[in-house]
Amino acid sequence: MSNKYYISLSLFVLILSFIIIKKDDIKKLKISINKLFNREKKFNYLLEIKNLLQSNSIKEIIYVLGNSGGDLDSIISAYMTSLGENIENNIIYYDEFNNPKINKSTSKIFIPVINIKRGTYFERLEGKFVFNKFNINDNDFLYINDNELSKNYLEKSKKKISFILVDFSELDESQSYLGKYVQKVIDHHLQNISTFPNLKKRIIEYPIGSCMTLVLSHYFLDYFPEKIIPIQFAITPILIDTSNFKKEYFGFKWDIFDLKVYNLITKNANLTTNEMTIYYNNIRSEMFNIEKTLQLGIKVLLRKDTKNFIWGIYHIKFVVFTISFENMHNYYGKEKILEEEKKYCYENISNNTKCIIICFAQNEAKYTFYTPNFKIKNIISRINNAGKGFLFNIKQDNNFDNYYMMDAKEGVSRKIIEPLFKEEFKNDK
Ligand SMILES: [Mn+2]
Repeated sequence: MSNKYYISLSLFVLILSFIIIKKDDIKKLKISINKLFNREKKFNYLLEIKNLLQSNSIKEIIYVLGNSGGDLDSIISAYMTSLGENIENNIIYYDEFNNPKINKSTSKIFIPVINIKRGTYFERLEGKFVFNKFNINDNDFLYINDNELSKNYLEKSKKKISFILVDFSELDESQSYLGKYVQKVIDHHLQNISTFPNLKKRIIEYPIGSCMTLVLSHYFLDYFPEKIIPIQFAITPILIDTSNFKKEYFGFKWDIFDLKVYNLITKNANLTTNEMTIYYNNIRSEMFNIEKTLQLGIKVLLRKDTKNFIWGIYHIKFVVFTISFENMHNYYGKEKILEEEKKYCYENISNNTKCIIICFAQNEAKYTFYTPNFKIKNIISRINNAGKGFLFNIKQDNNFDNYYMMDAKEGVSRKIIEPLFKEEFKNDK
């Protein structure tokens, strides 16, 4: 009797619950049950390949190295290039549930390397912000000063070692020992193309705003591995380097190819223009955060965002401050800034490095050029005559030979200055 009572009661409750539970709730229920039984952790790409690196089955390591500026374009391009190569070479594959898996019996592996010192990533305010947003731990990367990348370690290694350079194609003097390992170069800068003895492939296209455009077009136009990394993360450098496709910058900060690839990749990602603009503005406000930037100190600021570009015998260092001269001036004092700048210039000018350009890239831009025996006046008149609307007013600093300060109405991008340098020195090569 009581059994019958319970059976009919539970039947009643079951039927009632089906009436009350809406379709949407059933969906939610299904999802949470799936979650409950899906014991698989999210695929952590960096950790998976780093763990495999220790395995005895690995006979060949291909390091994918970004440039020594350590900007997001070079880091994310290196990350995505390694991912593209690992997928292309079936080192990462998809199981029957379309979940990414790493092939544990592979004999070779591609791994991204950040070309700055371990422990200094915190200086990249915008980089830190982007990594946090996508739950990427900067410690999971390899860094150029890690033991396994030292000259000694590479030479003694019994494994086959090679490098892919991404977002640069000239090694700094201090890294010239890597030259013999370079097998591939992917770059979007107009440069003197140095020769590497074991180079197999060179992918250099110009003008393109972001190296990421090149990387996406080479590896990910047919298929984007969204289960490993969100599309939004991958297109971050395009957004930054094109200044969110700002119209005025068309032709030098970005080109139609950037836009085409960006649109193709984002088409299926449900990322709205509005959403991307908010994301872009958030990154920018980190990048130009005055308080956080000043707290890093002048020495760090001089070192942290430095790019090298080279033509023949002319090597140029391009240092960018993301705050204004006035901000620096008020915080550190003019004397202190000059002192540190001079120290930096003296330390870094060498037989190879002929010119250092320090640039304050906010609103009213200010530049300092340190150029012993250099045709700086020709360069400046070229910049002034280039018709881009930027004018330099030259002030020579009497305390410091060959040290020039200049004002420009707007931030002059390296992408404008670089071709002008090239033009100036084309006959000197
Ligand atoms: Mn780049």
